[in-house]
Amino acid sequence: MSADATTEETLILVKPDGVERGLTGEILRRIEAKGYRLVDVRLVRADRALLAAHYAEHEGKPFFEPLVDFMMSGPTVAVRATGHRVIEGFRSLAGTTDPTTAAPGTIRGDLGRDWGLKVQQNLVHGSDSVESAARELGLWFA
Ligand code: RTP
Ligand code: MG
Repeated sequence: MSADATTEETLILVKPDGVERGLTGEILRRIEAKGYRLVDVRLVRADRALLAAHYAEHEGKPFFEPLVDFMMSGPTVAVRATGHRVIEGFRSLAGTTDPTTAAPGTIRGDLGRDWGLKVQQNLVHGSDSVESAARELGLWFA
């Protein structure tokens, strides 16, 4: 694999529901099977300051506080991954936000379920742009 201008890096999180359910290995397996490279993996007990920075765009939305509480409920696995168009590619692997309607074949579609809670516990996060990847990697791999 050679690096070129289309090689990106992204932040992937296995959220506390994924870690708690023992799905970390399965999720990392799917990322690697797609051909992306894991260059750093870290188990993080996120605090409120980290999560407020990470989810700054959602501050004030009704799901913001439940989201922060959920993300503090247990450890998260933070992953620095690289590959050709990995940002778009991982979001495609992850599937859409709501696990009930996420396409079968995706992480959320195959493994996620709607728990009827105030926030979508949807197993994973992936940065959505080059700019957010740089910002989020700086937060989680400070
Ligand atoms: P992510 O940022 O985690 O990769 O997910 P996303 O782009 O698909 O979703 P986003 O709209 O950025 O929302 C961030 C996370 O907030 C939770 N959420 N819950 N109404 C709800 O219950 C709701 N809406 C959003 C999810 O955990 C989502 O991934
Ligand atoms: Mg998002």
